[in-house]
Amino acid sequence: MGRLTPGFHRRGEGRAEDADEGRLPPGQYLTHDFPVLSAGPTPDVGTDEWTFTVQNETGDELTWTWQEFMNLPQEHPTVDIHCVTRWSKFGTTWTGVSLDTLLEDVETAADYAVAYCHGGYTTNLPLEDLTDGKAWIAHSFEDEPLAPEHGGPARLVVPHLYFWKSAKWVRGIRLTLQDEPGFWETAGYHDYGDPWREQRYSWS
Ligand SMILES: Nc1nc2c(c(=O)[nH]1)N[C@H]1C(S)=C(S)[C@@H](COP(=O)(O)O)O[C@H]1N2
Ligand SMILES: [Mo]
Repeated sequence: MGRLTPGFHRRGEGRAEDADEGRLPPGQYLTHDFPVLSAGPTPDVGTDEWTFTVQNETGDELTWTWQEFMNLPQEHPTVDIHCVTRWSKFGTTWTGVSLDTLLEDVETAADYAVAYCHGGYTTNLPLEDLTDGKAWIAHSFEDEPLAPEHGGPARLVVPHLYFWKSAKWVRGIRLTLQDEPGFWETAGYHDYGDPWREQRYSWS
């Protein structure tokens, strides 16, 4: 905690502006690039075959086609993102549908959620971290359709947690009564992943 990152005080890349004091979580550096971090190959998912499903703990499902999803109310959040590999990026703008909208008609007593993806990636988080304007299924980045390597056609964006929670090529969300660790969480990443508390790995 509170460790100074090399580059934090250097000029240019990696240097936080004075106005951004307090905006960079501990142990992070600022980048203007958009690194790609994928655990496997980029799946080729066409919008004609794309669907998004929310399943509750009793197995009830709601599914949207691409057209139905695009007809839902769209939001335009601008957020800072933080990767556990220590890069942060300020002021990224996304377009997509709030999880509040997608969960509106879902009856559930679940406290947890698992996001699952084309390619098999999963990540878990408390359901309350998806609600109240904290998470989106985004299809555009900086007003352009989301590039396949960044999760296009659509990805989860949960900016207040480390970016591994922002599942790319997301297919759906499964609501669960018990916490079910996902791909990285099973491999030793922290179960929750709060960048402000440096919850990087379960052994730290
Ligand atoms: N489906 C899927 N989603 C994923 C990943 C992945 O490997 N597969 N990597 C995660 C990790 S570790 C990070 S840091 C971010 C990286 O997103 P980016 O490649 O758009 O920067 O995606 C997250 N979502
Ligand atoms: Mo990551």
